[in-house]
Amino acid sequence: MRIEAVKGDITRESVDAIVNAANSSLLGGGGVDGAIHRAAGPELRDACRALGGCATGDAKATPGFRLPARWVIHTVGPVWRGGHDGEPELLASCYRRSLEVADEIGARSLAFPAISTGVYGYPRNEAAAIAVRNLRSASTGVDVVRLIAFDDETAARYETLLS
Ligand code: AR6
Repeated sequence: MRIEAVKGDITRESVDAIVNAANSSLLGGGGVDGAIHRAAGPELRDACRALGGCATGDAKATPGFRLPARWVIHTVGPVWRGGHDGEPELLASCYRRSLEVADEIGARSLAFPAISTGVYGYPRNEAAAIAVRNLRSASTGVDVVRLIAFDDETAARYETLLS
């Protein structure tokens, strides 16, 4: 699997599936979740409602509706509470479960946002390391993963980890 770091807006990614950093209701929110719902259109909220929520560390797929991506894989990252509340394991699980769901729906190209590093407060450098480590060690049919950084600091961190 090839892993690329890209700076940009995940809603514009033409991959098979983009990953959403959602909350456990799956009914939308701010940040990347809000951007994905706005770009996909109101059908996404209806599709999410039918999923009945999602546990932290788990992932579930819907169609992408008006997005360039065919699918959205919604995952729920942990809220940062200092790092001793299972946050690293839960964040790792988000990356691994998203790849498993990608395999189930036959997605071969994926784009991830920096899960939990916005309002959920996960330290960006540690989150980037968990992302790269868990993607590298996964056994999956996914060919290419794009790590989408929304800020320069995250982009630089991904570049360092991948070089
Ligand atoms: N494309 C790529 N990355 C983005 C975009 C975008 N369009 N917009 C923001 N980011 P956050 P979380 C980055 O807060 O921390 C929502 O309300 C952002 O800079 O979106 O997992 C949900 O409903 C940051 O690096 O997600 C939940 O309630 C990263 O995406 C809660 O926020 C994640 O920031 C989830 O919090």
